Amino acid sequence: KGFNVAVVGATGAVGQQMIKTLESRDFPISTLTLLSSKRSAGTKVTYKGQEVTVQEATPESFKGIDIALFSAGGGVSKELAPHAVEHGAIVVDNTSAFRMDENVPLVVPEVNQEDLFKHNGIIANPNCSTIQMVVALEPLKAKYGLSKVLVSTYQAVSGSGAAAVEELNSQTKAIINNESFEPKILPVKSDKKHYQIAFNAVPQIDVFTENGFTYEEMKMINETKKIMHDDTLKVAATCVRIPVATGHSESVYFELNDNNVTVADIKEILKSAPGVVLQDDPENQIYPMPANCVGLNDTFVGRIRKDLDVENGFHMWVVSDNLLKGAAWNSVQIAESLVELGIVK
Ligand code: 11C
Repeated sequence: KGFNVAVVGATGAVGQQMIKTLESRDFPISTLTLLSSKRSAGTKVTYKGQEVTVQEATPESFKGIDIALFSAGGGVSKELAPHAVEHGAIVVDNTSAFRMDENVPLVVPEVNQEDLFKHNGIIANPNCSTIQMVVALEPLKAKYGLSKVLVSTYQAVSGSGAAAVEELNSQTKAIINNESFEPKILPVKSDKKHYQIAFNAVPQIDVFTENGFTYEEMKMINETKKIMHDDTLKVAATCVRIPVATGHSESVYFELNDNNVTVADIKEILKSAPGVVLQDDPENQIYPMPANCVGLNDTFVGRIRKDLDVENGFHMWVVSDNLLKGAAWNSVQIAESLVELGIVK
């Protein structure tokens, strides 16, 4: 059986990846409806060799749709997702609009697929930097228990959209050619000041909250607790933008509830963990890097070390394609789970 699938935000960086992923996974589709803002409507997109014209998204666009994948910004989701649900669709939303809503499951299939059964029409896809971290931590939590996570991120500019990638490219050229330039987008388009990203590292992703953490950091903290079903888990994050186009990297320090775990134990678990590829061979300089993970769905883990002072503390390096596992693939994977579990019929 095929499903009537809609992609909202079809011309955006993530929307394009969603369409490609639906195609490469051969998702069972009867009709594919591509939706966007009025400005991008009319764009033609090729799906399985056929041209599909992108239409303006309106409340009526969702009649007869079974599954709607949203990635057009939180405002669009807040406005249109309820209409999609009214028309009987299940929404998989890749924005932060509903993530912390207690009636909305926040799902990473490798971690909490069973939460899909509790949906009320909307399922939220977590923030990209949260997803790859919980994929790597969950199998360790399941075996040994997890009490604390401290993460520092090295995030790619594509997390901030296609225009930010263009800003990185043009700034890099300008600096090499000794030309002047004016930062306009990063770290946050709507914030007061903008800084150079080429040849730089910027410790601000999204705007600051009142407690001194940024919204990106608070997303990692709150979403991790919700996905892992543990409000007592201690989590802190520092999120940094670096001049990489695609692929988020994370240095993750974590403490287990067991003092007798070895690095070999952790490697053994991660070797066969769903969605994880272990790349950890320091002698041969094998470790994950963003340039090697672009276009792949997995989460890559390496540099696993035992802390030198804390008996139950470990360090690891986690890398994934932020547009795929961090966004498009996780959303399509949720859609696949809905089909497999018989939640969408
Ligand atoms: C970034 N993580 O790298 C952000 C992008 O809440 O879905 C994704 C924002 C979100 O800038």
